[in-house]
Amino acid sequence: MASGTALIYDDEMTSHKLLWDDPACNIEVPERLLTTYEQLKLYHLVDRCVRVPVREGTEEEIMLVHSSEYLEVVQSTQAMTEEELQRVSENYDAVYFHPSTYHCAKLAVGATLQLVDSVMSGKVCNGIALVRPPGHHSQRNAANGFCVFNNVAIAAQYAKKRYGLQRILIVDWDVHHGQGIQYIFEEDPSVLYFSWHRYEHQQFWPLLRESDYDAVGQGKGKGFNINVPWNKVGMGNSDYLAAFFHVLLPVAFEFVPELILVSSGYDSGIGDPEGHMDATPECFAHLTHFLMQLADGRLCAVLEGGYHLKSLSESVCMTVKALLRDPLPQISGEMAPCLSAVESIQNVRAAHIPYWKCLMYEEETPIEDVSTKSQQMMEAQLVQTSAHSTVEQAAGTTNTDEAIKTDKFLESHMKRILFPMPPVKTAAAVISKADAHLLPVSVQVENEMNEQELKALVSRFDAELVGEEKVIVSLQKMVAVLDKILMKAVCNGIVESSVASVSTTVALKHCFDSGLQRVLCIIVGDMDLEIDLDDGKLLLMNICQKQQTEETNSKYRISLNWKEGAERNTSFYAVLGIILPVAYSYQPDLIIIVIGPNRSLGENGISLLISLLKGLAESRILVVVQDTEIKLLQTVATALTGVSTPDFGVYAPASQESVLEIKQLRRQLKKEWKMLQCSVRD
Ligand code: X5A
Ligand code: ZN
Repeated sequence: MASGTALIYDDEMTSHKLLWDDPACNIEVPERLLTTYEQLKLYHLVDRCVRVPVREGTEEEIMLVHSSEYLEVVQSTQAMTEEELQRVSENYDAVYFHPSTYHCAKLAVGATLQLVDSVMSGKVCNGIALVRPPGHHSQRNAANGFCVFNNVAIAAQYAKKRYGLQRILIVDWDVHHGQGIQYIFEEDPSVLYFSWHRYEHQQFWPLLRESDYDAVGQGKGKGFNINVPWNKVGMGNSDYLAAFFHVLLPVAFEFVPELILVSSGYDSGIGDPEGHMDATPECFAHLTHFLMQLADGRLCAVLEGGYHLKSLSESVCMTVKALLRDPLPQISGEMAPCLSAVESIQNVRAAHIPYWKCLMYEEETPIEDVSTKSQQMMEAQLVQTSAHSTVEQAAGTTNTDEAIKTDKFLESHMKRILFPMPPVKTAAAVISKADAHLLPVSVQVENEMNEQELKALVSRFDAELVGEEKVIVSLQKMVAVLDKILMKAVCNGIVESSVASVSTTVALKHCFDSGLQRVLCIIVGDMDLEIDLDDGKLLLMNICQKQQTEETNSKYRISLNWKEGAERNTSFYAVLGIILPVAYSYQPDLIIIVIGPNRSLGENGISLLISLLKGLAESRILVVVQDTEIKLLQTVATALTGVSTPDFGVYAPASQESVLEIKQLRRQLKKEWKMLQCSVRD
């Protein structure tokens, strides 16, 4: 697999600028690129990326999407006077032309295609193109919303044609609806377009009825257009994650894209004067990380909007850090989507039931009473317009006050979340030395913990074990790996243990002795732990085959009956529908994954679980494996190191039985673990 991250940027794209006074367009400024690039340099991220030069897109490439008539209009602006430019600009909604616009717009297209070529040729694994003017609003015959040529749409057509791709996923996380992309691919099932956008029941620009959740595509393209309309401002990290968990990711894993294009607008981030949303920069790292698990990691991010300079540049940096596979910072804020977000998510899921197997057992119905565009509704909106009431803009504050407030907030926020990165990613302690060399890990750990100390620890719950030399040695190795994780000498680790249940108990006690506040322990297989859970310091999830009897689920002890399908991977539904939402709701400091006997997840499922959870706990994961199959150890180590994109196997929908079980569990737990919410019913 390819490695490396491409960065495509050229100063030339800063020459396109607004020459006259126009309040509708004055936020789309050259400084957007300059500031972002400076911030990337400051974080030393530029040095770590592969520089790829820009080029101009050709007329032929532009005409993959646009008409020759429209191309001629844009060409003609090169030689125009300011007055003439102003007149052409008025033919479109929220657009300005400059004599260099045509050149820059061609560079924006060419930069995007250079990125696609770098990824598709295997020169890099993923990358980002920082371009101006943006693209997602522009249409076959029209410029629109600062956009001249539709960079991402052209890239999708180009990739289909040049590389014969049959499935491309476009994720548009810009705060505006990329209606241009929707129109271009509406009838095309080979391009799945996902967009969330500020909508406010059609009161927000571009004010289109077809931006709502019920625009699912047309003809053969039905089901391949997914709109998540946000009906309030103030949507934040938890709302965005919920849309990923309950809408985008299940569908995307089922779609099995060969390439992902991100219409990467950051006006959906905090402080943006257009979006008025609340997502903090690290949210984009998490979103990126999720998408990197698809399409064998082939991901091209292309800049769209983003108008608060600091919010934009920090968010771009977070995206690049994720692309480079740095450990992610913990996502901030209370992990609970707001009611309005859950309504939108429920509505999109309902609209897409006919088209996706992952939704087929849902009985979601759109909630018309809330979504109606009635007058009554709009008046009620005036009372409380913000999704999470804390982000309400104080009366009397101006836009500049607001922007400065965000500057100050981000200044300290970024200091809080940027942590020194462990020098090494993965440590391992395996029983046989021969096995060790087959693992792609960077540190092999030997016994380090003082035997007396360890024996004291063990004797706290099992005095007899202290006498068993083999057990003690195995525990010593485990504690050595765990200590490296706790001291941040490594990110994560893998431990082989013939007594996984004892190892896990000791590991947990050691974690609490070290002062950890929240440990998430996921047991795959049949195993009982000798540990009392009371104060919320431990969240235990057990994925096992045997039906749970007397034991009922509680907030901190969750059992999930799961039978993995034989060859194909059916675990997507369980991982996305339960495990990930609960884990994100809990926000652990450390994750322990135990793979015990009778495991109910196959290697593919285990890979998926580890890869997705890696976004949490700053990637601090300890995997304890009872099984000594080298193949399983390799799978785990590959998922932990992330040296290559793990293979999750062929997608298969979960059985109706499993789905019903999960729905039941979700209903039961969603009051405690709010990221489980995807419906406002019961
Ligand atoms: C690319 C982008 C926004 C246009 C807003 C016009 N365009 N009111 O973010
Ligand atoms: Zn935008």
